[in-house]
Amino acid sequence: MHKFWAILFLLVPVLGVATFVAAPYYNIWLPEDVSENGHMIDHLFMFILWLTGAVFIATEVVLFWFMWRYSDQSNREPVKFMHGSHTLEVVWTILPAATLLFIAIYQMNAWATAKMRAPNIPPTVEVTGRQFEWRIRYPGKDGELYTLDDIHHVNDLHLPVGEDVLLVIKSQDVLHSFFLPNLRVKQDVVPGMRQTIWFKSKKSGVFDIVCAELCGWGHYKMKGRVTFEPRAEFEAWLDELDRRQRATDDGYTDEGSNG
Ligand SMILES: [Cu+2]
Repeated sequence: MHKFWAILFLLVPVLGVATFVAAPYYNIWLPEDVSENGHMIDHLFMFILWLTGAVFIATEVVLFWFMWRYSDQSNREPVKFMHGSHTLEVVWTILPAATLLFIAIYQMNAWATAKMRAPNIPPTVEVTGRQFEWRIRYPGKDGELYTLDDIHHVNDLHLPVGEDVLLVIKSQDVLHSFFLPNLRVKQDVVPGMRQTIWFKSKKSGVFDIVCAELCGWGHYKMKGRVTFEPRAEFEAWLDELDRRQRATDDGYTDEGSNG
């Protein structure tokens, strides 16, 4: 094989690594992390990226070396065939298995924080995914969900900043995925299941809500936004929503899906 191919294959790790090094400077890296526990997720991401990155570079360099060293231009020795190596097979089975086991144990605390240690508070809001929007339901003045004074809204979620919030996540039709990139939270929304997610934002601002599960033709536009603001502003916003809802007198009106 021509040595040109060896060089071409060497470009894969070189350009691959260059992409990762350059990405943060072009603002195409991870979105800003505003969640109190987001650093745990980012740490795991970086840890796995370094681990797989090192293995990637090592295997690519070995690949390059063999293509270069045994190029037919310079290597005139006849090919010798061999019948595999039992030891090698065992080694490259045990090493990845041990690595996976290590990661499984290493990530347990992050998993428990994100998926098991829910704050002991009543739900802040219920979010229901449907083709192709996010329906939002707040408890009304009585502080309880699923009563007559609940307040309804679509795609525009407001939450208090600097406080634990607990969201109930449901689907009305098909599989969706409730994804808040800046909060490092993603939860598949499974029809027939009631799930909860929780987080605390360290920062006020407006961030994306994205559907991360292909859910039909309008999936691309199933986008909302979440606004984090101080509690007083959040409550004022909710009161205003409540007042407007009462003014339409029948409360919640079904605008139908926007598709
Ligand atoms: Cu979707």
